[in-house]
Amino acid sequence: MTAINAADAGTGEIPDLDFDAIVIGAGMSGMYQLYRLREMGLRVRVLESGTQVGGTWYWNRYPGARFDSESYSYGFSFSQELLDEWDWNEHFSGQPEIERYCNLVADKFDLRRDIQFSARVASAVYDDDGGFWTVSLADGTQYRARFMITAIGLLSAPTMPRFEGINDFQGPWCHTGLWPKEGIDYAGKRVAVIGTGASGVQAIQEISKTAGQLTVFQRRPNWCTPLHNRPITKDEMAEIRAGYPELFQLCRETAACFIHTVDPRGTFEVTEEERTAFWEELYAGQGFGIWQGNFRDMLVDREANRLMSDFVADKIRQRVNDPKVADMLIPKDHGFGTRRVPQETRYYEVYNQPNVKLVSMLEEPIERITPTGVRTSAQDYEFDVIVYATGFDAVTGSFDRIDIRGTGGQRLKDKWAGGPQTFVGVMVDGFPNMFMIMGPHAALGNNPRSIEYNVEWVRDLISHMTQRGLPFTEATPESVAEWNAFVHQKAEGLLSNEIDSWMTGINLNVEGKQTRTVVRYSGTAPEYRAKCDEVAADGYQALRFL
Ligand code: N01
Repeated sequence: MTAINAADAGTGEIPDLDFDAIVIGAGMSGMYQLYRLREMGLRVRVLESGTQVGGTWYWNRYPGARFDSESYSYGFSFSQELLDEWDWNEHFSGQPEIERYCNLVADKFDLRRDIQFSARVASAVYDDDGGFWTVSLADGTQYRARFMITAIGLLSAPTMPRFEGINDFQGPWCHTGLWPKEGIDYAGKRVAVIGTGASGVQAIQEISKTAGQLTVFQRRPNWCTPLHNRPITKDEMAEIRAGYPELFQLCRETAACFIHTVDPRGTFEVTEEERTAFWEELYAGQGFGIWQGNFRDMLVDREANRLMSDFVADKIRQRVNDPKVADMLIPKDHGFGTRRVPQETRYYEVYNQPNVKLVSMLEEPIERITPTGVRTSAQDYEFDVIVYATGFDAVTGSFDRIDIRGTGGQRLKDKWAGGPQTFVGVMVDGFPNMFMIMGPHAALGNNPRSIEYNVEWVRDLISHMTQRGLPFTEATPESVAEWNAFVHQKAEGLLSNEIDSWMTGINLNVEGKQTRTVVRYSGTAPEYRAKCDEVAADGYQALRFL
């Protein structure tokens, strides 16, 4: 197959373009999209703001960052050679190992030659007359391409709290998602961690090991459950490798592509003893089993969810010595699993250490950051280091940070002001030849599984276009409206949709993100893929080809 260029497109008026496709981001999505498009003979340029590949796993190098999905379920599945070559060292590998993996992928498939690093995309504007995208970098460089593919991640726009005085602090400080490569020396120091989501929990566990004094500022606690990580022995790895086909098949069948399968039983269909025994087993088990492999009604039935929450609350009480601290760590505003469950390794025991103090921002809000620390409504705290584990402008935030304009100059940010609207999470009406990998309303969960699917779906669509000489495609308003209705319908009845979290589009640190919306597709991944497969099998009739 040859590259698409202006001449092939047959429009005559289109000037020579720099590339057939520009991909924004060199994380797992961007790397795989590059691999697949290059395989088709397309001229591709990947624009990456970091200095290396890895995306999430490049930026989130904070202490303790590691997988919450089983390592072997998270790697790429498309290359047998890669599967044969790479050994995972831990059931839930840490960031350094994951970054090494991403670099191996880049080297093995010679991806770097088409990736431009330190290239921050500022805008992407569709040219109505020419039918191409002009992608501009922060340094003013511009490239024109027929296709523009975003591979910019769901959780890649870090957000800082709106505290006064953040820049006044004299010591080192940073957001977990922007941790410096050279690291921050916190051993023996007085450290503050603000935020107790999945990042905060991982960072707190690690920093508490060597910090002189660690003070955790918690607003709302989360329900955290044990990860039960351990090294993978050589024999285990051999077994895992031999079982890869079955493992990836299992991931294709489960609701969110994890290796954990929802238990078909209802919470009240078993006796109390059976229920408790099952939950004990899940609590002693690995990873997300307790969230993804629980009773089928745990996330929709209020009473079932309350019982499960009580079970985990008891565990917290058993693990934390001081009953007042234990109580502070038990969520009161949401039930188990209705926000993303942080996975922990001796997280609760950290609060038994003499060098660790928990401050509730609900009782004692932060008033400002001072040159020497943090001022709350109750007192001034002195610190040497401040860590902001304050999360991300999730799902649409990374799009909002780029000035993306479609036909007639319409801004994507404006179009999505009331919540994102997409077709299968990949396309938006009015934005021709723009494709999103892991865009809003696409299936998520164990993301690499969904990434591979999305990338291949986009590859097949572009291939369909090149084979038929179709230069442009976009989603129709009708198909977007239909998908949106489907996504909203799938969200009905889920307890998580009654809770403020990034999964419901809330980020109090970001203007305009204070109202709950459905930003997440919450149907199952198999159902998602069936819908997308149907679109392709139907000759993409849901789309408009221009
Ligand atoms: O972010 P979060 P995260 N004042 O939004 C607090 C993925 N992930 O980076 O809950 C005071 O969950 C905020 O408090 P509250 C995973 O999908 C994956 O931890 O809003 N506090 C909360 O405690 C995860 O869900 C992995 O009351 C403020 C924290 O900061 C997602 O990333 C590892 C505040 C933010 O928690 C995001 O996790 C890590 C303020 N102004 C993350 N603003 C793995 O798979 C925010 N907070 C391994």
